[in-house]
Amino acid sequence: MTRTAALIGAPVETGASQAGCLMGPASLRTAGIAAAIEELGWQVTDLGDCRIAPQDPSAHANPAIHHLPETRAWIETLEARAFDAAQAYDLPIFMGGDHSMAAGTVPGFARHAATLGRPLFVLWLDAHPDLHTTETTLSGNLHGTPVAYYTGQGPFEGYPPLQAAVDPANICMMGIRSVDPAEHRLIAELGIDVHDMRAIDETGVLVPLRAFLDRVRAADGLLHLSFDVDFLDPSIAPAVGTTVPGGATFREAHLIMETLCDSGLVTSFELVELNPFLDERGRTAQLLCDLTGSLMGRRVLDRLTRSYG
Ligand code: B3U
Ligand code: MN
Ligand code: MN
Repeated sequence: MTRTAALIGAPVETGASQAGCLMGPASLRTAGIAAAIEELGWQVTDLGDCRIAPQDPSAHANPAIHHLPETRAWIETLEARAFDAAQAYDLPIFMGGDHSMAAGTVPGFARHAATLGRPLFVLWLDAHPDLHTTETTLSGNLHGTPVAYYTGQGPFEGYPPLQAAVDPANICMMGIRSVDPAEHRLIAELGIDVHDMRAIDETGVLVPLRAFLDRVRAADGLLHLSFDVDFLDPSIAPAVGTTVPGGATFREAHLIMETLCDSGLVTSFELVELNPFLDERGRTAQLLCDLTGSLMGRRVLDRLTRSYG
């Protein structure tokens, strides 16, 4: 049976401090993401871009916060789109858009998982844990909040009611290297499985990844992959507003994608924080297309034995 994938654009940039993520879906399309997947044997449907209506400004008790009504509208829209797409396609792929979009997509996929009586797991590849609430964010950039929101922390004044929460025990974070004090406290309190760059330097990416995939399989879970461009080292992926030195290498990133592919466990995927205004001749968008290819079956050589399982 031919596997089906959907491409869904989420041109969200209101959660970030600088403009540009709006162009993320267009850049990925220009780099040839649909063809890259099609040539691997998938049936691909591009559902176009989601949109929200213009919003009236509103004030919040935390004066740093900006674009709260837009964020709320995106969450509601993307939650519904993720839920619907998960029912209709083997692999929905959301093309962002800044990471505030995950406050919509992840609860939508969690709600879908709940209808199947299965838990949703999340692999969060990012330089940041994105664990702020609307109270604790200092920057007011709401792309720093989705994980706190979708695990049911609070308060989240001005956000929509959470549709379906993700158990913090079902999250694995890799690549983390920029953590604010409030996020640090929440990681400890929730006991989230976080692998910072030091841990990756010590063990490589496969030790924590395989342990996590074993947990997903044992629980018969669905698995969402949230891929923030700043997970990658800025030297290979310059097109992101929040570069942090010391990120994942080309080889680490491809190995993660290939291992995820071999596992057969990934049921949804999002590429976030691509800011094409900051790119160099499309190289970041091209790399993301190549990584998507590795996730969806591209192999340099056929293997006699699978590297996972
Ligand atoms: N934790 C900081 C920085 C940040 C989080 N996510 C991104 N940047 N992309 C903040 O602004 O909340
Ligand atoms: Mn992020
Ligand atoms: Mn980040």
